[in-house]
Amino acid sequence: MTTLYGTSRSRSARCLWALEELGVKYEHVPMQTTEAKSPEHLKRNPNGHVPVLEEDGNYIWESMAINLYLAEKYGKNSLWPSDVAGHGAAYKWSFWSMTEVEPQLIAILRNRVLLPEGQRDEKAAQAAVEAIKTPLKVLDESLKGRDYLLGNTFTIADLNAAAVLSWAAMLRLDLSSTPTAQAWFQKCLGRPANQKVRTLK
Ligand SMILES: N[C@@H](CCC(=O)N[C@@H](CS)C(=O)NCC(=O)O)C(=O)O
Repeated sequence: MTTLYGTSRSRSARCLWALEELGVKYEHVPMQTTEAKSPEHLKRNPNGHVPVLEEDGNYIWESMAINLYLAEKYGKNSLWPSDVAGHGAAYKWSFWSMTEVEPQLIAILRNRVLLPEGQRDEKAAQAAVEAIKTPLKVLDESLKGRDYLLGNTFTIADLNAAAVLSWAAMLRLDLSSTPTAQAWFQKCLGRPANQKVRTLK
C-alpha cells in the first residue's frame, strides 16, 4: 500500500506529480500544512512537515528523496535513468533545485505573498529575483541543444527541477531572458500528470 500525505497546495504536489507520471496506485491524504504538527503526523515525520510517503509501514519524508525513491523503484523504463551516470545527473539537478533555486523562490514568496503586508520586505524579494537569475542561466545553457536535462527523454531530473520552479509560475516571474529554460518549463508543466495534480485537493 502506498499513501502520500499532504495537500497538492504544498510541496506534496511534487510527489503527487511523480506518482501520477509513474502510474503508481496510491492513496492521497490531502492533509493541510496546519495539521502537520499534530501528534499523529509527528509520528510519521518528526519534522512536522508534508509531504510524507508511507509504503508498507515505512515512512519517507523530504520531497526530493521521495521522488528519487519513487523513480528508482517504479520508473525503470521511464523516469529513472538507465545508468549510474544518469543517476548522478538526477541527484545533481534535484539537489540543485533545492539549494540554488528554492531558497530564492521562498524569499520572493514570503515577501510578496505569505507574510502579512506590514512585514513584507520588497528589497529582499527583489534581491532574490536578481539572485535566481544565475541558476536560471545555468539551466538555460544546460538545455541548449537538448529536449530535457538528461537528453531526449523526460526524467525525474526534469520533474524535480520543474516542480521546484513551479512557484516561479505562481509568482509570475519573468523568465523571458532564459527562453530555452522557459520553453522547457512550459513543456514540463503541461504534462497530463502535472495537470491532473492541479485538480487534486
Ligand atoms: N524540505 C522539505 C520541506 C517540507 C515543508 O516545509 N513542507 C511544508 C509545506 S510546503 C510544511 O509541511 N509546512 C507545515 C509546517 O511547517 O508546519 C521537503 O522538501 O519535503
